[in-house]
Amino acid sequence: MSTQTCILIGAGMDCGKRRRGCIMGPDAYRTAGLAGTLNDLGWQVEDRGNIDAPQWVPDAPKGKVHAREECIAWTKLLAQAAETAIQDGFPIFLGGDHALSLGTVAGVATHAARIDRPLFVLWLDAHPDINSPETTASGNLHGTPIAYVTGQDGFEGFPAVQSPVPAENVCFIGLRSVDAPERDFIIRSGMTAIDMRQIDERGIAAPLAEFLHKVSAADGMLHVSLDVDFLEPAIAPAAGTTVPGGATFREAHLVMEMLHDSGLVTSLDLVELNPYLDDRGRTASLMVDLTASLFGRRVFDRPTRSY
Ligand code: HAR
Ligand code: MN
Ligand code: MN
Ligand code: MN
Repeated sequence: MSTQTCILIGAGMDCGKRRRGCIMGPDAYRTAGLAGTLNDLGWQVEDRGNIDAPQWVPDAPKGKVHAREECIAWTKLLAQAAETAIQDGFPIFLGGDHALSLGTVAGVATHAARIDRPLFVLWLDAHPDINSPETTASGNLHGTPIAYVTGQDGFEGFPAVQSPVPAENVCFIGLRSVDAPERDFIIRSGMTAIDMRQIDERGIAAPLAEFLHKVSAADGMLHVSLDVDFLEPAIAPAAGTTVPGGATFREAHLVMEMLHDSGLVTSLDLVELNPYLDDRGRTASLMVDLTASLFGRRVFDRPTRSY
């Protein structure tokens, strides 16, 4: 990580699916002490507050996609906020549901292209979120951001993605709920997809190290998108779409510790936290602790690793 200032941007986007509650996410992260935790690790923190919910045109009742216009409006705001913030420091986007990555990834990709560096995306999630508005069965746009940012069709009305992320630069870790069209697309596209079975067989460190090596060799920027449902639901209940068999406490921390040691990460989404579903704040606190590992919390010092 090249800069010592992180920029918190709250985005209580709650329209990427039907179940409400992610609107409370940014406040839960603040309540769990995110800024102080980062300060204690030696980071300056600039909290830019929450992005105001956009003015939006209500959707016509027809059509299977939920809240398309509202998501379009958020995407425009978030892409702009991301593109600006990454010029000033390390942005942490406090969701909000995963539809916020439609904007955040598009925005940081625009910046990366402008400074002529490749952008890589690490998607820590039970789901690959690679449906398009045409292939989605649920109509929930939180299941679509990877399709959008890699430049797939079907996003009429959304701002054109100025610098699509190449499919080969995307890595999923933690997959265990993949729709048939998503699976077909992933296989055709050349994305790196580490499902839970691979993690069971190989551990989580080896496939992550391979991906980090790729990022490092290309002098890439790395955007990390951490979905609460990456985690085993027994330790992280506050998500609307939990799937059993997720990453354990130590697997998740090890990912964040390795990411820290790599020095490659340049922006972060914390998404899908639904505080309404939480158990005495334990999921919010775990997400803050994982963020602390990404920002350098450790038991013993270790040399920076090159991948
Ligand atoms: N694939 C399913 C769909 O498109 C479920 C998506 C759930 N997505 C999230 N984010 N919770 O990962 O609806
Ligand atoms: Mn997701
Ligand atoms: Mn998910
Ligand atoms: Mn290397």
